[in-house]
Amino acid sequence: MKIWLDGKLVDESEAKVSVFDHGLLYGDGVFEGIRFYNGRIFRLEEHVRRLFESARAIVLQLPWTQEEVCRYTCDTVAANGLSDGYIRLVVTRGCGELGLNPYLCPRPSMFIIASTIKLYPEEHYTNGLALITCATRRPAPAALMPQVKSLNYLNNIMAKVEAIQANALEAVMLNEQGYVAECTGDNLFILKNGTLLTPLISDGALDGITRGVIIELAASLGIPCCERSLTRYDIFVADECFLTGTAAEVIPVVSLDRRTIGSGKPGPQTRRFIEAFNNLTTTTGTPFA
Ligand code: PXG
Repeated sequence: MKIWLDGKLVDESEAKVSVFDHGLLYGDGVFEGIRFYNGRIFRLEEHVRRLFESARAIVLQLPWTQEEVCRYTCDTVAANGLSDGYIRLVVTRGCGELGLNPYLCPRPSMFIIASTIKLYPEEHYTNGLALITCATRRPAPAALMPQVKSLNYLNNIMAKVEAIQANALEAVMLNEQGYVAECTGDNLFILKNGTLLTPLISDGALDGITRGVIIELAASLGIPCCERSLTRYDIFVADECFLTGTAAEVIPVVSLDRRTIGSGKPGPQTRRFIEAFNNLTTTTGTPFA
């Protein structure tokens, strides 16, 4: 496997970062997860824009332009001879002295991995997922800005541990007020009386690219959509529920905390979204060859 690292495509065995990198020492950095389908990178420019906005929000100045980052991403995928897969693009604060001060790190580091990812076993895309609510709360937006896709994933990982210990594959995370934020690595949607509903970003959700795609698709499918605060109650009494994410794609949810949602099977509107999403991912995107 060839990895893009600070300007060069190197062999996986040579793709190393320093123990003094603040990305490792403090989780000081930002990342993107991007999928490619049929030789085309899905929503590449949008992912790179979000990367730059995450970086800007944490005062991390990248020494590349967005166009350059798009080009390096395409080069990396092309160098690995894959037609379908997952890109992990990481920007760290770079090497510096010990101590939090990011201004002592002269140059950020960037690496790009083009590989594959499987978040959930295939059967759950047909039969749906069983979710639990975890006790680990999402930090307030004033503590950690939810839009910033940062390298600080301990909150999500602790929530994932709770899911795994409860024999579930994913956990619903609530914010300090008890409103639903999202899951550990995906945004959440419900359908109720023909309307699509999803939590507000200000309730602690990542402004997911797939979330945005689903909101666009709702408009083209003629399904009204509303972003608002949701509670566990709203999920319990929903007609349908599904999760979205680049890695997860669109996956139906059939229960929360052992309570059946809707019919207990992936719903008809969820199926329409899955079909429309698959159609978009396989027919649009930036060619990299
Ligand atoms: N919420 C969180 C907390 C995420 O990390 C999403 C939602 C979905 O956003 P997008 O923009 O992808 O629709 C994410 C996505 C990984 C990995 O290993 C990354 C994510 C999720 C799971 C695994 O790269 N990020």
